[in-house]
Amino acid sequence: LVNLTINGKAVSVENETTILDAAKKLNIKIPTLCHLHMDEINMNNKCASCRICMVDTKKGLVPACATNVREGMEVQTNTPRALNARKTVVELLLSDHPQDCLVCEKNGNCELQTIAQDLGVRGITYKGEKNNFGIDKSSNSIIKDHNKCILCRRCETMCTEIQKVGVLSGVNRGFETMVSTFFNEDIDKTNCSFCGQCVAVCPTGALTEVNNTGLVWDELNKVDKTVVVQVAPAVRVALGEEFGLNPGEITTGKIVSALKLLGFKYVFDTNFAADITILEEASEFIHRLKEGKNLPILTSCCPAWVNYLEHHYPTLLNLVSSCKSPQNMFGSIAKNYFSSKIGIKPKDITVVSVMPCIAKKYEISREELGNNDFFDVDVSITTRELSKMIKQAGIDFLNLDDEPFDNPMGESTGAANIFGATGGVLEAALRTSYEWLTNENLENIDFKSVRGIDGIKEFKVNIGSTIINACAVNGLGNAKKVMDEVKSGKSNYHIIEVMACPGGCVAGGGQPYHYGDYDKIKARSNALYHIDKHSEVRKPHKNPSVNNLYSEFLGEPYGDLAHRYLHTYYFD
Ligand code: HC0
Ligand code: SF4
Repeated sequence: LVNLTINGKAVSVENETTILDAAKKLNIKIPTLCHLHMDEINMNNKCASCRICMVDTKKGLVPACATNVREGMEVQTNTPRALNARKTVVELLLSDHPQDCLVCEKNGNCELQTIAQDLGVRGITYKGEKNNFGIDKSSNSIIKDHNKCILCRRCETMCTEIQKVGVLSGVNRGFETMVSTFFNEDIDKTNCSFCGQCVAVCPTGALTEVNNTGLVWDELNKVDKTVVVQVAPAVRVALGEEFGLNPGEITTGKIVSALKLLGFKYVFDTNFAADITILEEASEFIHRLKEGKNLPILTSCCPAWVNYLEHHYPTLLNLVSSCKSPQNMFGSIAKNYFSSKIGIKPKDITVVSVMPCIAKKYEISREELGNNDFFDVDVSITTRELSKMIKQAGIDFLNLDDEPFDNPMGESTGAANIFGATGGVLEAALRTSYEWLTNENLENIDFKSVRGIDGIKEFKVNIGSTIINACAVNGLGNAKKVMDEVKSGKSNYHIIEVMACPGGCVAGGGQPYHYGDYDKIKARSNALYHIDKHSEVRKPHKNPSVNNLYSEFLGEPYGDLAHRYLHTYYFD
């Protein structure tokens, strides 16, 4: 152990502990900006580029995040010299930063803004040359504005080390330094999966989602449109955070009320389509199992994962399920079935989705997801964007009464909720596959070994006389590990669920910012399992509204009409 004092308080820590971590043991807060450490997903960004965490030692100022403790060290975190150094660092950062905070997408959530506020920066001290980079608006998902980048490298660490996509990296030197794509290509021309995890960890407005709230307002104001909205599972356990509630507080009923007040004619649930997805995916899985072909089946509901697979494993596209994601199944059913139920043309319906995800914006624009006349889904907004719309409309969210979803596309089972947590799709699929394969009632439906946020979770289930090897993966870097094994023929899985975001959809790139606190992600997941546990119906094939949809319109799961409306194909 190493013994030292911080602000006069003695502490003993392991060798190679940083001053920052030693201070945490004493509950002494040292401000940081570039630093981001998330043990749960093995991410540790400690490039020490910003120098906000400067502390005083007898040997001078050192960055606390990148300096290891030494025996007998006397650290002072708040000397005038340390405070002045921090303030100067922020003033220098602001000298080359656009001063448009009031109209910035990140206003209110910007860590640079918070630190400037905390350190009492009250003017632009240094005025000089400023960079003027172009803004990359090439994609439907992400806007990259390098003028707002503070070179913290969090996005690079996330994209390269955790997601293993490697789209972003530091280039050039000195004043020209930037975090760029290969040859500074527009992001939509790169291998970007649009997972949005770079956006989730960017401390400033350098990486943000494409804000589609204006498009939604436009649709709501059109007299000739019937605007229908669907809400993804992970939204209901996170939106409350934007209004001061704790992570994991379930606000489903308030969300429905708020969406009605915003002007949506029908407020439906993506969960309804998640149940449909299971009927289709379980049928496809059983079909492949019986044929002994195209195994393991890979889930297809996460668009960033599908995008990653298309870019990196084009020879394995025969393995991915042909099921559209629940988001798009919902859109397809809304336009091809619900429209005729209410007697209007599909093109007169606008389908809006509220998703925890940024890649869903890209997904809805894939031309095969619709037909020649219309897309399945017209506009996708994130949880954060929905909170902005609620605030814009002056709705008192916390005091809203609970309202139920509309029907027939509002009914769902417990299993649909857990789609939003890593492992949930697999668990839901096994609940149905088990009963369909064995014709027996599945008593214990909780597949607990597939829960939790570990990156790779594998387990075996006995279904009748067959042993199924299953695996749930979250994070694209983990997916790479598993897929390399599949590609080399070393894997013996029958079914693999992949979600691109570390932690699953609850940690999606469009969720309220977690600022590195994965306890928030765990709380959101736990809340989804809580909803499942307290649902009356917990097996997807027991959803009465879904079964009614099949008998009235689709026919058999995995049949001809199901293929026409609910399945898709991929591109290498
Ligand atoms: Fe998900 Fe989904 S569960 S991808 O993680 O499958 O975004 O929440 O909406 O579509 O249902 C995200 C979350 C969804 C879809 C569902 C799936
Ligand atoms: Fe990398 Fe994901 Fe960001 Fe694309 S969206 S640059 S893949 S982290």
